[in-house]
Amino acid sequence: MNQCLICESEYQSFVDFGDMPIANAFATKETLNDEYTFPMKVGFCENCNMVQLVEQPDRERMFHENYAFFSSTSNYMKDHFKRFANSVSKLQGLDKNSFVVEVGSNDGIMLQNFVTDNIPCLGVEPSKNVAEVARKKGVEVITEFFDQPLAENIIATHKKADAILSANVMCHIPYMHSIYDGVKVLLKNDGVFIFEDPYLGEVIEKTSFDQIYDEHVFLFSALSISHLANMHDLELIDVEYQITHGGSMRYTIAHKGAKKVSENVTNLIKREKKLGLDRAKAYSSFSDNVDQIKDDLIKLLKTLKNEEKKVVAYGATSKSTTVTNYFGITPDLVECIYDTTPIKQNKFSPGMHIPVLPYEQFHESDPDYVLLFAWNHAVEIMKKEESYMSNGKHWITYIPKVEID
Ligand code: JHZ
Ligand code: SAH
Repeated sequence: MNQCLICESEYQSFVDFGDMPIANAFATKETLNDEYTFPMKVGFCENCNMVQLVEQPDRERMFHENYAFFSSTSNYMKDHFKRFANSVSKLQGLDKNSFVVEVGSNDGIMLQNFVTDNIPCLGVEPSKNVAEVARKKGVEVITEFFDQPLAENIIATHKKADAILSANVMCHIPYMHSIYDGVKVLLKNDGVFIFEDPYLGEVIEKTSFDQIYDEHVFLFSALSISHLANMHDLELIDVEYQITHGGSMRYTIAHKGAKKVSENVTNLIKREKKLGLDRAKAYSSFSDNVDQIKDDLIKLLKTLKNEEKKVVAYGATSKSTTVTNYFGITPDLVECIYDTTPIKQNKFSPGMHIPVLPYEQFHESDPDYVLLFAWNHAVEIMKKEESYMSNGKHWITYIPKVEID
């Protein structure tokens, strides 16, 4: 039996991926035979409705000075965070006397917008290499992990916040109670805590199992977030669906009773109950659905290999570590992965050791099929590659099911 990270109830796991490497630990020739792995299983707590990893590696193994994910590699995401920042400024009426804190500010993709608008802000980002990029954009960054003691420090060195923001970070943090205690003290009486993460409802509906990897310890829903907020005398006051990262939810939290609760919250909770996300049964076919995608994709890749087709992949995503390792996709089936991120290039994908090559070489590679690991950026990428792909080359995608374009 496993113990829930939120409410300490016992819960059962519903999917087991076996041993997995760290999703962003791209290997070099020297480290190929020395990779850390952990048993990756996911469970659902019927008491507080939280979906969670049964085990997660220590945070220092995942977030450090060689962290491989840089937020600003997608132009769509740059626009998304500009819109996000503008919407917060409008909602809270932010100006030069305000104060915004972002948890997990990475390369400054969100906070650079507040810097431009002369709204005082502070990033909290433990991965030193990505934090340095944000600093070069004029963003002030503390290179530590956010938690309750750090929130107290920020009040001492700065002040309380009008808005605490976070994107694709909350679902990475197992010590949620320290985070919410920190938010509770750091947030002004009329402040808002707004964060977004991949949405559980989408993961279940689309079988986007590749959102599950070491970093993602939680998959949130309105049900689980409202439960968690309540435990800390906070309240979920709004929710807004986002198309980013394959389907995300933006949650707005305020001090309990401080702001009106939008009917979006009650409506979403109703919908989640209708989908059964508060009951174990909703998760019972997930594992079989993943295996169906596995069978279909492996069958396709083996057929293409027999036909001597050239198959490469696009985007060395964190998600692809789950896909390649759980499915057993070796360089034998997918020759290489092209990616724009310098720190990933000329290394090997975690576990399966598919070579990661500089994006520039993609246009010289002349493949027959391109497996799109960065499927969440499909619109942006397919548009960018439209002319290159036009003469008989095909995309392969696998969420929600295996398809050739
Ligand atoms: P992308 C990461 O997930 C990790 P990943 C993390 N855990 C998380 O939650 C989300 O981000 C926010 C490349 N690329 O965004 C860049 C191109 O080569 O799907 C990236 O390596 N060409 C924090 O890693 C990868 O693909 C392009 O045109 O699953 C995309 O990674 C574009 C757009 C991207 O996140
Ligand atoms: N917000 C960005 C970055 C997401 S990457 C985006 O949406 O693109 C996740 C980031 O969270 C990493 O840069 C990692 O270093 C950071 N992180 C992990 N745990 C953290 C914590 N406790 N406090 C602050 N940042 C954390």
